Amino acid sequence: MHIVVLAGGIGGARFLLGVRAYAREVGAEVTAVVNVGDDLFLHGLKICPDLDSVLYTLGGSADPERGWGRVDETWTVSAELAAYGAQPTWFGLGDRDVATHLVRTTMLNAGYPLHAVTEALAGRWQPGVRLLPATDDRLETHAVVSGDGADGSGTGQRAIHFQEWWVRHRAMIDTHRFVFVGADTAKPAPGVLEALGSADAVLIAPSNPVVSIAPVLAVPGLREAVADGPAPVVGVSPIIGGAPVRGMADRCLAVLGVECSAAGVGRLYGGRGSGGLLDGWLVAEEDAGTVVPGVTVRAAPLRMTDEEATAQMVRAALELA
Ligand code: GDP
Ligand code: FO1
Ligand code: CA
Repeated sequence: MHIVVLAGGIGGARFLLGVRAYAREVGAEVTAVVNVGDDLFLHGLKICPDLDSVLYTLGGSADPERGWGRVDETWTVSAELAAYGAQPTWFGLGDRDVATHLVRTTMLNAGYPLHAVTEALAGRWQPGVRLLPATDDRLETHAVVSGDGADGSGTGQRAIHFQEWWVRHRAMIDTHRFVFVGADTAKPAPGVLEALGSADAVLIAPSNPVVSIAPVLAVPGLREAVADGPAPVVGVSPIIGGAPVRGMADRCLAVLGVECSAAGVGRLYGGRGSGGLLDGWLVAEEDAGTVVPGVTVRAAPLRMTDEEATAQMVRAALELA
């Protein structure tokens, strides 16, 4: 059995812990297709937050509170950069984390594509699943916000990088839409279409639908490979009782004018029979009774408190498949 999971950062990574546990139990193979829309260059380094969240989490080395970055992290490099007045100061790079970005950037500069770099990094972390970036190409999420002046004043609009929107502004800024820069020419990373073509089930992790899953699906051909592929597609709701479990998916959904609910996100993905993606939609027990036209909806406990609880979610999702 081959399970393919579309994933963002923390929600995707924690879900994959459960997928891996389930897969070990039944002898299944797992491929994770991970968002790169959050990626950025900073201080000459290429940073891939969602890929790193998955690597560190599955490698047992993620910071459990922050969810991103390394456990037992120190911040000397960031403090030294700040002492130079190096911008931006609103994005912290941990010392242990910096080593990952140094290795990645060196390999990219030497000509290795991102999927090969990711495979090399995985050699250390042994995630136990095959990790693929959605694309090797630049595909960056930007937010179109109000204020075309350099300081954000003015009556026009400007696009800012997702990390500036998320970390610096905490999504508390008048936002019109998101754009996936580079999506028009990006190609699925080698292995992605093949994985989707040979999948027995495709699971959409309880990741942020707007800024984690949408940029994955924005890679030309990828959405079609999911929607028209051979495998049943089941999504897991990141929204429980009308609110995200963590993070700012509510603000992201508001930008799209989508209700922050399991039903709202389910309808956003849509039923496969009507141009959408889903055959099944797993919602939390609190959201039992959710209706998504053309989609089989089932309720189950959806809090990823530990690996066994998460593996149980995966079982429920695969039963739906
Ligand atoms: P990010 O890229 O680091 O923001 O992480 P993702 O996009 O992969 O996942 C973020 C989403 O995970 C948020 O919208 C959360 O609501 C969701 N999430 C986090 N923990 C849980 C959980 O225990 N259960 C469910 N159902 N969703 C969760
Ligand atoms: N999130 C923050 O809120 N503040 C930070 O300073 C920060 C630094 C950072 C460095 C490396 C990395 O891989 C992730 C980092 N994140 C930080 C998380 C990052 O913004 C994530 O992309 C978002 O949380 C959404 O996925
Ligand atoms: Ca993310």
